[in-house]
Amino acid sequence: MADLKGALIGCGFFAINHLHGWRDVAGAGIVALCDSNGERLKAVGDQFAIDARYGDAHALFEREKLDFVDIATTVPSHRKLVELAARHKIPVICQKPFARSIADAKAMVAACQAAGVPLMVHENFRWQSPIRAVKAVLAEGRIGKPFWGRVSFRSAYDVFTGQPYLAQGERFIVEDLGIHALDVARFLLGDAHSVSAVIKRVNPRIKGEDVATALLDHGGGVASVVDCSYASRLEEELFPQTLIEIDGEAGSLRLGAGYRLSVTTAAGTSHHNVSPPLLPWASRPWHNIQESVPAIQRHFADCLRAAREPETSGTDNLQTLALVEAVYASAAAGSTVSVGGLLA
Ligand code: NAD
Ligand code: 89Y
Repeated sequence: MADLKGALIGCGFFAINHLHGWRDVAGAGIVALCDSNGERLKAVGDQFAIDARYGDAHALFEREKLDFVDIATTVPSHRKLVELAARHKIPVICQKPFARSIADAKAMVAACQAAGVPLMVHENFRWQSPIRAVKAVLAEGRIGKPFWGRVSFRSAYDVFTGQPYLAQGERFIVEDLGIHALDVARFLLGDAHSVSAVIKRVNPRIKGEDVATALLDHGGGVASVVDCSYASRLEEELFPQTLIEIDGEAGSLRLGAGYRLSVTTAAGTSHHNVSPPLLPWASRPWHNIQESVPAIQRHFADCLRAAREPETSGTDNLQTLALVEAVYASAAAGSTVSVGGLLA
């Protein structure tokens, strides 16, 4: 019997990973589902044998006794659902992109704070085990103080079949995928003060940009390049691998293709295979992302039990959202944008 009983709102493409993930989190479980699309609700309810099903979130919160709610809908519904959860005093984990605007994000953070309700954003890329392995090398001080980094995601994988809405929005790669890479840059090198970026749409069949390159100033002379593309046909399709390069005062690290991590110091180079495990319910090539889902859910459950602020709390995620906004603002203006100015 789970000590933490949750409801999942949104039974779409990615929610299947949430449901498998929660089954892997000891002491937590999903006891009710909600989706405004009746067919999806039935299909997912049947697949995971969850009988408590709601077409409307108000009814869900009124009738179920919950310890948390997991919001796996797309961004337009996030504010309404997070504020509803806050009114019912139910802790929230909400998918990325958390909000369409900094104002919406701040309103959700304020609503949860006023209600005394924990709020975490499902910003899961930093929970991928290869990225945790990079963080561990930095934390051990093996390459000394970092002064330069690159977080790169380049692919031509068709994400539009599974997630058709990605082809339809004015904004695409920065808001959808770059958001993860920007969060990873923050996670590894700290918050950034300013951003200069160039974006472009290459694929004529989509509305938003599918290529972005950003230079982040982390302060003290520390800089990183965050680049992402869904228009890069490469010899080896690496979806959904994030490649990372970091140079430090005592060495360097490279997380390369095939989850190969190399660490170079004065003593030479060591090579490590940091491939993510293929969980029994996962499938390649998505297994890297899928593995990070129970990892972030476990963190959320641990934080709820310990009454601890999660790593990617709503407040923390304001910084990541500000980087997203800074990329768009810089690309539009053709100039460097201050991140603090966007949060003021
Ligand atoms: P989707 O469109 O397939 O599913 C969303 C579901 O939410 C739909 O079934 C829809 O009917 C339902 N819904 C929308 N508003 C609702 C409301 N107010 N009440 C009840 N149900 C509602 O979307 P998806 O591809 O599963 O993506 C969901 C979110 O997950 C997006 O924000 C996306 O960016 C994110 N995502 C994250 C990752 C990751 O690695 N973190 C990967 C893929 C998608
Ligand atoms: O929605 C995106 C995400 O968060 O990870 C990969 C993805 O599914 C497509 O870009």
